[in-house]
Amino acid sequence: MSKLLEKEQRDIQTIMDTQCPFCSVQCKMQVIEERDSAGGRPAYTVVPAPNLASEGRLCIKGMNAYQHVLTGERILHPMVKKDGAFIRISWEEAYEIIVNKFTEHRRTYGNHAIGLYGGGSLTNESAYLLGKFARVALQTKYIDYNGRFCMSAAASAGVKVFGIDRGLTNQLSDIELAGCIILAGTNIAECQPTLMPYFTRAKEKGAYIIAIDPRETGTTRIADLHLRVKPGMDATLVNGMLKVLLEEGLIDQNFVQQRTAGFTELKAHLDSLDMQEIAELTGISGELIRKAALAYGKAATGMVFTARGVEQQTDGHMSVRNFLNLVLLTGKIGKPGCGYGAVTGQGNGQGGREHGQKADQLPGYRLIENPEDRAYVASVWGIDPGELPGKGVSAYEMMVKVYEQEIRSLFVMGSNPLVSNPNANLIEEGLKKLDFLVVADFLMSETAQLADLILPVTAYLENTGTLTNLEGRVLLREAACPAPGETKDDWLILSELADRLGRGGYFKYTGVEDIFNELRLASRGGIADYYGITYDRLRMEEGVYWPCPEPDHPGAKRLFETSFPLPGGKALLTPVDNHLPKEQVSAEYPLYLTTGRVLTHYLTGVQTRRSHSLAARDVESFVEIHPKTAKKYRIEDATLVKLESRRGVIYVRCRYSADIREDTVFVPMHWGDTQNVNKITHDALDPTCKMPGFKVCAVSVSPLVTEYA
Ligand SMILES: Nc1nc2c(c(=O)[nH]1)N[C@H]1C(S)=C(S)[C@@H](COP(=O)(O)OP(=O)(O)OC[C@H]3O[C@@H](n4cnc5c(=O)[nH]c(N)nc54)[C@H](O)[C@@H]3O)O[C@H]1N2
Ligand SMILES: Nc1nc2c(c(=O)[nH]1)N[C@H]1C(S)=C(S)[C@@H](COP(=O)(O)OP(=O)(O)OC[C@H]3O[C@@H](n4cnc5c(=O)[nH]c(N)nc54)[C@H](O)[C@@H]3O)O[C@H]1N2
Ligand code: SF4
Ligand SMILES: [Mo]
Repeated sequence: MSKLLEKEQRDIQTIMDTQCPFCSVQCKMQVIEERDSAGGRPAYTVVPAPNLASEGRLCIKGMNAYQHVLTGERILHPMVKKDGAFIRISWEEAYEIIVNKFTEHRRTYGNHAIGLYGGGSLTNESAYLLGKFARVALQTKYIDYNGRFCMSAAASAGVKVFGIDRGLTNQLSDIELAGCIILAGTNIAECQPTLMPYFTRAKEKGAYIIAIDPRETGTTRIADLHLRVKPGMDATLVNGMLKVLLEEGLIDQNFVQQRTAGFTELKAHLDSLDMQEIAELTGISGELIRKAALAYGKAATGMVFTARGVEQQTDGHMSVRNFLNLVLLTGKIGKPGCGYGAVTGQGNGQGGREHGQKADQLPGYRLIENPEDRAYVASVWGIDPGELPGKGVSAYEMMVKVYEQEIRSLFVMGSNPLVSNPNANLIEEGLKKLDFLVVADFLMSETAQLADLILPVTAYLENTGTLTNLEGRVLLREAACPAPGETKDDWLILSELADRLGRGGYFKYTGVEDIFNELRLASRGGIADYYGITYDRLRMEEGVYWPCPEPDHPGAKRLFETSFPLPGGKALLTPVDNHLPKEQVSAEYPLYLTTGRVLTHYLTGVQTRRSHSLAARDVESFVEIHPKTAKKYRIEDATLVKLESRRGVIYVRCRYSADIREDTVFVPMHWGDTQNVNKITHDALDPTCKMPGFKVCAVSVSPLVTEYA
């Protein structure tokens, strides 16, 4: 064989321009496939691509994100469960089964017997269409999505306090202009790793960094001050900081007077609180609270970031509002180097919460209970507003309705609720009680295994759509390779199903851009206004920030420079109570459990556990525990441990860490079955946003070996 031919045979190269499917940074990348003409196994190389958010960086998850899609165990055909096993069927058969079941359930139990459950990985177009499908094709009020567990506390706080919820109020480039940065319950080093250089650059320029987290992480390690707060006690900690600011006169009087409302009530509330009590409740000394408050209060510029550590609490909504009190009292917003960021989680965590897959919401952040909003969206959809159902309930509450059999059919698109809901044992029982469970996924998740019918969907490399990153920047991700097997795009499945349900007239799209154009119109004039954003612009400008009301509008890079979209243009200050977590430790359950993430895995692990390079780095779950605590319960490092709460039991391997609070243990959320941490988490919800308190419950730990002794 000539040298030239040999080279040609190896060099059938396909370059796929795409962006990472995982977190909210949405780093751009190229996946390069090389195959030989003899049909041998292809080889893949991943190259980071320039982009404004990650500045051309990729983390280890992005580097390996091709694996679960291209070399993993994809679902390639529709399947129905017969006698406990899945058998292959055609799309027509699948649609027929769904239509028959849905029609029968609607006739017997009414429209609301069907629930829809979406996700923040869906593109804006699919998320929008899922909301429309629920309201127009099925006319059910029961739709919600996994973002309820993710962004609902910060989103609801943002809307209340600022009048708008956009993850970051500033561009990322503002971070290095900040003189003081508070990182509260956010582990950027593992969860948005490619953003770390923004913070290290700020530090090099002299920023003072304060981290608030019960344990040490890659993020807290860059901090000048680490406040190892007791789980669930952030709001109280901030009360302490606010008291110091008041006492030291570190309030921006002009800003407070001109741009906020509610100062008198807030001040009276803070005056009534006792610093000694705050120190005891939070486990942080008055001295350290003072140090943190002075550092932030005295800095000329500053930014505050919160993520799920603060937000996934039964007072998540109010906790965030207290951090916003901090921002507003010091006037540190709407200026270079000043702002707030709720660090969004999922790839389309931002867009996914704007266009109608939430129980109470219509596209553009419109509200389903607001008559004007209903009338406007109904006019875009060509229906009578009276046909639109009212608001439903939050994700976990929907699962309770499944358990109680008020919901008889569930359609899941883009989530693995069995592993991601709190109190997973109840979820499992509920899902098993369903008359009909449909799951649209590209991998066999734990939830899909329980399904009656599975619809195979395309993955990020194969479909086109927009996603809105953590800055509120809308990005276009175009299909980079053909769809495998019989997989179909989410939006196409919804349109075809609507057609078979007799509502096809409202779902006539020639392609995904058509849906985006309808979304633009449906969001026009709403809070999350995408009207001025077009696919052409997105291709030319590498993303556009919303709100963008007109095609010639540049997009809003920094919010609140002159006013807030609330009455009088003023943001809202609010007194926040010293709230205790719903479940306290006891003699039987003596430790706090908190949960979260590790660098190598993503959410319920359905995708990353199927990526061999990522799975190899963390093959199983673990419990992080202080060596002193471990010794007290006779637990050796690296041995298996039984963790028990009032709701269930899990078994994980022990990992000693001298950097976690002695009264707290940590377990990541990326594994299912006997390592599904949600079998033991508490299902108490925040009263305002219905966020579960994933970050605190009471547990006991014991060595597994004694079970057999
Ligand atoms: N590697 C990786 N990256 C991800 C994800 C992933 O699964 N894996 N998921 C993405 C998604 S959807 C999300 S929402 C984000 C989540 O991003 P983060 O919110 O940053 O991640 P978590 O690990 O859930 O929680 C952050 C930190 O909160 C701390 N914490 C726990 N309890 C408390 C508390 O009571 N108070 C305070 N102040 N801190 C507390 C934890 O110790 C943890 O270090 O990450 C996104 N990026
Ligand atoms: N204990 C505890 N529990 C938690 C959390 C915690 O910190 N602690 N965090 C919560 C948070 S922040 C989140 S965001 C949730 C996430 O919870 P889930 O949504 O359940 O998590 P994922 O693992 O992302 O599940 C997504 C599923 O959709 C599939 N999928 C991905 N992309 C697409 C797509 O484009 N279309 C379709 N049809 N399917 C797709 C994936 O293969 C996967 O099976 O978990 C929550 N649960
Ligand atoms: S996981 Fe997030 S930070 Fe890592 S490459 Fe993907 S988008 Fe970028
Ligand atoms: Mo999330």
